Amino acid sequence: MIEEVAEAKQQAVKEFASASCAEELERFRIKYLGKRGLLAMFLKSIGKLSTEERPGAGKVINDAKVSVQQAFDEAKERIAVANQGEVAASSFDWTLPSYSFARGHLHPCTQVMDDVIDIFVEMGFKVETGPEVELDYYNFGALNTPKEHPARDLHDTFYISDDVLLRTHTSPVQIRVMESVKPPVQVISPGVAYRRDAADPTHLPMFTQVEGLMVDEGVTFSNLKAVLGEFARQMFGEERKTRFRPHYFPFTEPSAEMDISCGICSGKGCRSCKGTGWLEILGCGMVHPNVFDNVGYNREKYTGFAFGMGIERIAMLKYGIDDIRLFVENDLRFLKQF
Ligand code: 2NL
Repeated sequence: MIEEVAEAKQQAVKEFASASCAEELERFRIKYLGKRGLLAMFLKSIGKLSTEERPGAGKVINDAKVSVQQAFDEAKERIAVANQGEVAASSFDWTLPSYSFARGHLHPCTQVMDDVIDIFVEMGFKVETGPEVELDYYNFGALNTPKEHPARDLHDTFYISDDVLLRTHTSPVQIRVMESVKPPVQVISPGVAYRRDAADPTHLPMFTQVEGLMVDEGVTFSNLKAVLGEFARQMFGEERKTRFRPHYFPFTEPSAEMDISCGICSGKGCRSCKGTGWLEILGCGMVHPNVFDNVGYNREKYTGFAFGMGIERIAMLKYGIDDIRLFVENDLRFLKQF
């Protein structure tokens, strides 16, 4: 019988170790450790042994029972741990929101540029672009800016050669448009421009501009005021007032600068409008007849208005930013606010 018990013990340990689920393990438990299990049978059969054999056999069976019970406990623990993973997997909540990913966005100047373009496109303007490296002629000559004009000063313009330069505004795009199509013309030209300025709170050597041009028979300064007034209201809000001050540009006559009432003090005068109640937002005027001559338009038949604005400046006014250099420093603490 001792050999039979040893064999049963070995078999039990093997089967418990092979049990792959709780149900299988329970079957093996009943088979070996149950009330009518193999070990219980061995204990019962002790009665059939001789008096001398009984104590030895009892010890062997009890030792076997301890080992088998231990094997069972280990198997039970092993299956419980395996099931934990299964329970976790099956109770995964697929409807939970995902982790939030860091998301980028358009540069504030790009956002303002898009807004400006949308406003003018809605009013019927077509968008035109052109080269940043330009001929002196398209940047200055065609725009009634004579050789001796201070705007052509070497200190203001990046020259690449005698007659090639980095455009100082996007007007050359509009000269090219007028050279290629007859009126009516109604275009805006967004893009970057360059000036030989040191960077300071209000200047950058490379900045962004939107210029606009409308030419047809009978275009007047009233049309200019209507279009630019509507632009200012859409850009800054219905409650803002506009005014035009006389100015000088070589390519327009008459010329003006447009102001909007200060949004901080509502026109009463404060630090950000330097006590005037007004903020300058763009330059504009009626296209100079010499410009029409240069592009082959009949100066007797056509009139037109033109305007130009710095996008960084518009963004600074819209968001109350006091240093233009913030736009190009790529400091995320600044950019993340837009
Ligand atoms: C400013 C002023 C201005 C223009 C740009 C223009 C273009 C053509 C003909 C005549 Cl093709 N004028 N452009 C006119 C007036 C002002 O810009 O302060 N820009 C930032």
